[in-house]
Amino acid sequence: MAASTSTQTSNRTQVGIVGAGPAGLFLAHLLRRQGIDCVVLESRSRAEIEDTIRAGVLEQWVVDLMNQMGLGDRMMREGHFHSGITLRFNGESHHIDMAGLTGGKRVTVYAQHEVIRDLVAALLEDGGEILFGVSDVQLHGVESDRPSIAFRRSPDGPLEALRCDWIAGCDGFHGPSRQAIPKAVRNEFQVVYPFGWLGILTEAPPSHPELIYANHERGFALLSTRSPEVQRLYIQCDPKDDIANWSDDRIWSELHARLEDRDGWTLTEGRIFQKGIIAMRSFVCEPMRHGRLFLAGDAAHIVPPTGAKGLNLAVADVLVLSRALDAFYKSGRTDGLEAYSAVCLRRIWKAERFSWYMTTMLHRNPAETPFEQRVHLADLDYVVSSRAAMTALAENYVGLPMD
Ligand code: RFL
Ligand code: PHB
Repeated sequence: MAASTSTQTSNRTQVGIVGAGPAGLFLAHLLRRQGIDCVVLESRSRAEIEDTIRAGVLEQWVVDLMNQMGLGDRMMREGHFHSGITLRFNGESHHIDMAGLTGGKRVTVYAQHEVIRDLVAALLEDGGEILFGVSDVQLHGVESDRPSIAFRRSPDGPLEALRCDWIAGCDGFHGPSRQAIPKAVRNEFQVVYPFGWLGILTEAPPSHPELIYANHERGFALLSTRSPEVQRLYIQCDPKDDIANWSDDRIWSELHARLEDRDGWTLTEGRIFQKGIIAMRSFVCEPMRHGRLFLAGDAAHIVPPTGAKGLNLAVADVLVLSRALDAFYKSGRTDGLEAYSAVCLRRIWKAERFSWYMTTMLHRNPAETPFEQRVHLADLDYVVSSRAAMTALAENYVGLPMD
């Protein structure tokens, strides 16, 4: 495909990475450690990507990887390490001892934007190249052996071309990379849930030592944390609801009703300084490779946040990709690149299954029959009373083995 306007400047790298989210930034770090040249193109500013509030939970192997890569110092100082989570339903709380059930793997709460800050700072310090605020990003020639990415450094700057051997599409669900795979080749699978999450950040001390996932007749609620001073909480809501309908009083009253149980524990309130509503979907695009383009992270798949898997899956994809590219550049081998999509999809579908299972089990779906709702409560009861079921939940939550 030819560029729509003439390209005035040309740059070259081995791997062109579109998107500086967790997928793009981890990939850049992994490739640079292997001596592979790459450039990251990001449409937002550095401040924007460093301030976007998203995920919170890291799988144990991601924590280990960050430490092995020398990127984990602040996470180890400021992150929260929990041995388990609490499931709350029918007015009762049940502790799931994740560490005890998985040979010591813990639940790490360290916000995604903190990971982004650490990765951006280390990459730039190390001489890595991230172009922030680029526009008009278009992928060209992905079916040829000379792909390129067209972009502008500033909205009225010239159209430039980044020529590369390979393109990594790490530009999230709404980015252009997935659209560069012809529709006839793409197989897309999707579930859109009839509920969303209203998330808040509040200035308050922690109310509880670990995360609480609650299934309540008024709907799901989740208590998480960010720091000794800031807490993150979510409540199930209508995904089309207007945040203006949610006064702080209404939010606190729903959180109290849904999170508090019969044992007298109470939630500590604070000033709410951020609130928003997100819709929820499950989505997978197969295959994740087309010619010289590889999709990674949310560009290829979405999970509802209930299983805390999205960021972790993005890192898993790019670890597989970096190993395949390493084998290609070190010994000309292409088997890893050919297997990329299939290898990633095996893990992705297990995470899709787990996230869908946690979501359907913990939320109240107005479209479900009373029979189905009873089955979800029975499922919760089974999970907290069977060591086998509890272990299955725990090993998925802390992260299935990478190899
Ligand atoms: P991202 O993070 O969306 O990054 C994509 C980047 O690409 C840029 N981009 C472009 N750049 C250049 N040109 C273009 N045309 C571009 N279009 C887009 C974007 O600006 C952006 O910077 O995708 P990535 O790297 O694949 O990472 C995925 C994760 O961000 C996502 O899966 C998680 O946030 C999901 N998630 C959670 N994941 C977890 O592992 N644990 C959790 O606890 C967890 N909780 C959550 C979550 C997501 C949430 N929201 C808001 C959807 C909780 C929430 C509320
Ligand atoms: C969060 O802290 O933002 C968080 C925690 C657990 C989840 C999702 C989000 O399942």
